[in-house]
Amino acid sequence: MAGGKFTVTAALPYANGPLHLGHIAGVYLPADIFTRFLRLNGDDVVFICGSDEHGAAITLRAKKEGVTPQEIVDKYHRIISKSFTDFDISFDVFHRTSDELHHKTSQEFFLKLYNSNKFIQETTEQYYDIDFNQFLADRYITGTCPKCNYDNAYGDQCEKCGSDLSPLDLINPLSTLSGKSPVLKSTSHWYLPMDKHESWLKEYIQNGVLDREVHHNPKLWRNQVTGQCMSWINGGLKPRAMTRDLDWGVKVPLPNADGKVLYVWLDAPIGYISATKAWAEANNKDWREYWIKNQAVDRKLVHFIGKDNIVFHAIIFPILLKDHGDFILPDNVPASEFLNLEGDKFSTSRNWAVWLHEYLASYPDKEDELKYVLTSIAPESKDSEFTWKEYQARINNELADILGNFVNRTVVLTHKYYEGRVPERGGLNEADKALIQDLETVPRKIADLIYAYKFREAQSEVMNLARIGNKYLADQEPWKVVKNDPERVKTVINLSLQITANLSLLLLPFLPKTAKKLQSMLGIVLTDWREGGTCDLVSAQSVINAPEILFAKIEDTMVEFEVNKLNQTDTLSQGTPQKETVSFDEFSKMDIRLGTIISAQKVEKADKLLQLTVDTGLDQRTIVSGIAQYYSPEEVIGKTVAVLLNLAPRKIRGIESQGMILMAENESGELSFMSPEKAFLAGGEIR
Ligand code: B3M
Ligand code: ZN
Repeated sequence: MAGGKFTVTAALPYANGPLHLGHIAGVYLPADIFTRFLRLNGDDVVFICGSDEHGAAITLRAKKEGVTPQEIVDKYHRIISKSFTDFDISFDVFHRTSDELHHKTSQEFFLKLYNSNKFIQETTEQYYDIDFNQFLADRYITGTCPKCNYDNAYGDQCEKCGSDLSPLDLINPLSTLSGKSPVLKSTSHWYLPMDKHESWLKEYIQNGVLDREVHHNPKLWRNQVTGQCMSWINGGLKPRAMTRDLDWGVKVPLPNADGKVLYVWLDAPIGYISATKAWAEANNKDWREYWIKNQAVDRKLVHFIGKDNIVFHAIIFPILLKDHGDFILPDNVPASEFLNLEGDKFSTSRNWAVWLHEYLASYPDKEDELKYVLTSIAPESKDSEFTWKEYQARINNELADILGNFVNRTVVLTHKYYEGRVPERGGLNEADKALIQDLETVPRKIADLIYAYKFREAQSEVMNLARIGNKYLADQEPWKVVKNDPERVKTVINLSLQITANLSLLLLPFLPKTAKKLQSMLGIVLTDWREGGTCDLVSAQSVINAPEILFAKIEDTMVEFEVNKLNQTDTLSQGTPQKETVSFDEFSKMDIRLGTIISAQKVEKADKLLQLTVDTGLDQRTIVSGIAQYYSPEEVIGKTVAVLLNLAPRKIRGIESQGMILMAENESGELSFMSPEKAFLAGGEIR
């Protein structure tokens, strides 16, 4: 089956926040496994991604952080691409839609459709926020979903029931800018008449009939993808505006279209094409080979996405590609369901998430462990859940006890009996023959599963081979047999080494680091899937390296730490939202230093206040502080604490307070001094 041609894309993450494990498990890891496998198997593949830098997701985030959209996308593009590099996701290119090449590519695409009359221009009344002088589309407007009554549906989609909406469908619409009810105002846009495409879309999705000689196999489409598409089509598709009244995005390339940009879901998928162009330019390739229809070549376009993106990839983008005329259509859209976290949905706003960059910073040597766990629980056909307990169990009971243990026993015995030299095989018994037969079928079986987008099962087949190896060793008991029949042991160890070598090949798509480590332990380099399934991957008489522990066990303390961290950030983030950004200069104006409290007394008739004399290193001054409910005068004397010195003096109960003691507050409102961790003296500056 090798020799296939694939253009593989992974959903362009919005550059409005970092990546969490839900994104990885649903999209990027399966896409990476798929492409790593294709490359190993001799298929021709390009693996495309980049950041999605337009749309309300970006501008609303910029508003929230008090910076420009450009600053937002620069910041998150950097964070996201670094996480992908650190996690070793093997994109051929990670592009970005703010790039000029993309603006040009998507404008040309739009013009081609415009010039062949694929759009309908219409003037309609749309919601408008008077305070902000802005039309409200997509995420700029929320309201009650007419289908399920969820009260926080967006203008383009209800995240509760998945319905595809337009702002005028919302009940009680509110602007997300001003929070007020919008007014109606007329504006003109270009619509894609999706309703005209229903009949061929049905054919394409259900029967796999494409607009070219070759047909895709509809059986390889996931049920939930076909199901969602058919329910949309059967519910009747409506014309959808392909332009917006916004100032952030790709400008509409037409005269009299000032203040209008392309709809983000028009420009973003075209981002896959721009990214391919950028990659091709840098690598001396022709991007057309990867996108342009050619009756002689069966090139498959595959989009890895999350389930909330199905309509855009399986309906809207195919319409655009077909309307354009030159392009191939998606061969498959393997969409994942959602991954939950410890009993709840991942939520950026509540910080209920495990962030990839944080995980990698804390556990830089446990990259493959995370990959293994995420693939084991991947939400391929239904929602699934990540828990730290399961993370621990999968690593300890499977990676360490099955895979690690088998490899370790094999390598240790090779050193113990033969000083690391691979022994020759002798005559084969029934168990050996059965083992060899199992081995021969495994690579094909895994390949078939991967071509069918079943990565969970595929990975578990690799693990099965390690299980078979463990059982073989347990049954053959070389450590006992060695006393009476040392010749026999040579065969057992040789075959166990062949299994290990096969594992080091078959693990490459799933756990690339571990696979390479194993290969270097065996002193071999395997780069072609088609070499698998045989018993001559390590040759007799070659010398292997010393054993290395592949996977350390995960301690309970790590699980507890991570679960606590999650619960903690969750409570904290329910507190006051972050204040507006201050510049460094503004911050520097505050003179904060350590001060030592040298005397203290209660303020009469004020049960919350203490009058303190504080040695600031510059002087001794009076400060009135509202801490009497938490500290008695006796216990504060001698404490060194953080003090804001240059707060304008104020009279409190007739006493002039010349500064402020800085206090920390916990979730129940209790106060605590901020004291230096080391024995620092009064006067020390805090900055
Ligand atoms: N930026 C991802 C999301 O919905 C969206 C994907 C675009 S793929 C062309 O989170
Ligand atoms: Zn709904």
